[in-house]
Amino acid sequence: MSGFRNPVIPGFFPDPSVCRAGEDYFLVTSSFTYFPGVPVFRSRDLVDWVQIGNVLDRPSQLDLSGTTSYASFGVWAPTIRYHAGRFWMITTNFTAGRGDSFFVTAEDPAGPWSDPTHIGIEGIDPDLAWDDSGNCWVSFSSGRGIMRCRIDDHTGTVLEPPEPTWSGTGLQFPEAPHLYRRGDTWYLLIAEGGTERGHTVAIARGPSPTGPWEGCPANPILTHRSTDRPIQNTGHADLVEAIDGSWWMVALGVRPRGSSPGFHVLGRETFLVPVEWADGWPVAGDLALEMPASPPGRQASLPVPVRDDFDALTLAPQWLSVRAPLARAASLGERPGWLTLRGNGQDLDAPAPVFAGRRQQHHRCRARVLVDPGDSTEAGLAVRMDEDRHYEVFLRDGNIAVRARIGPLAGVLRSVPSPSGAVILRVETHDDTYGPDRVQLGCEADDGSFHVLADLDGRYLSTEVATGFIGRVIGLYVVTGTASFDWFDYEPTDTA
Ligand code: 6LW
Repeated sequence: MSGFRNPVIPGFFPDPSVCRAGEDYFLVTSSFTYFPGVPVFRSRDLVDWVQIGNVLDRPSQLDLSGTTSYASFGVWAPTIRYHAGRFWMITTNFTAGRGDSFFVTAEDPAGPWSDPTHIGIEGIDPDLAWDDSGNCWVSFSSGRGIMRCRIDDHTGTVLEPPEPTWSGTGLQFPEAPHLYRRGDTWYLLIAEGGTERGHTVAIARGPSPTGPWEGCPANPILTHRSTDRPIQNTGHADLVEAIDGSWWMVALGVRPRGSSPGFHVLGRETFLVPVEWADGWPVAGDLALEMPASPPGRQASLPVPVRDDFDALTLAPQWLSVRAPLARAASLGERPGWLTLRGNGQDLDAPAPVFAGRRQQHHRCRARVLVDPGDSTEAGLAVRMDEDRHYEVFLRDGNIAVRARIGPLAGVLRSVPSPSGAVILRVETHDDTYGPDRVQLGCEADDGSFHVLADLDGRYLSTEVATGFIGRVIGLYVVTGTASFDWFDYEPTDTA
């Protein structure tokens, strides 16, 4: 099999970190204020990834209650490593200017993972690495640049005051450090320039985990800044050696659409690029949407199901809620074959509504849901950027209506009488001339035709407008009372 397509994990799965255990690769990404936190994927070829769970799937692991002021607080950059027969994930729960960094471990990356072991460091983007003497090194990004210290990897105790280490070539925001040993040489990979259009990846090498460091003369070893490449903001990378000795890099990137400045709506996505070594330095290949050569063991792509019938006893791992587990607000047993949501009185403008969503992963897509409004005051299908920016088509008081919330402006744009009983609601995204897309919301007639109730500019549900680090999530919600959802379809309608 020759090449593959990027992003290898589309949709808002940023800050990727990857490791290999035997023939399997495992990858984790940030998750911010969504619960559960830190999605974890498995692959045999670094291209096809299947989400096998979420690392932080219990309230005892993840408390997002302090993140109500900003949708991009919460779980920032994780690192996953395989060491001493266990999987380790270290990350930061970032709230209002400070981060609580911790690690969890597991024998099986699908879970269960342990409760957190907290680490007393002030910073973000923590990394774990071990040397042959058994020292566990934590590198992280702080206001003083990239820092490093040793910790006790049983108790999390910081064994020495963190010291500054190599912080790149002088660009802003040195972050995302990862420490590796290849042969007798240690490498420190970082991102710098900021996670926007100036993002870059840089690397240094030295004889020990503490350096002294020599910056790569070819730094940045990866960037798309100031280019017309369709993938922008490339940075925040991690390296992995494949089973055949080849090396690969995962990195985040965005695919902006529309007129300047360009808008990305799918968040920062995970991309894959090959790496060669020359003179003891890694050289990243050309990071493109269509890649010419696949990693070893490349299999045929796995079919992705369109429909979730809600026939299982638990929700599939890609389902997300906002800042808190759905817990008793969601039931797959109350009405077998249906997802029943019980509202908590919070609407989509609130910090923790009863919302079950999945990331939008394609620029052109269609989402459909069969909903029985039950005794709910409002139930529907939403395209959510955050609590201040969302579009939804919903059932309320015997009508089907569309509402848009764009910052301080919100209103019901259309309302039509609803047929009694269950209704199919639909959202579609389509090309636009100046904005990233058009978002069409409506319902389906008995003949399956799409009755568009509103056709809205998608730029207002983009990261450039919302600020921060997240992307769109499409999901189901209930405000008060209960509504049931028989099935949910999500399908790409483009090939881009
Ligand atoms: C993350 C930092 C970054 O901690 O954005 O792109 C922050 N890089 O490394 C949130 O994703």
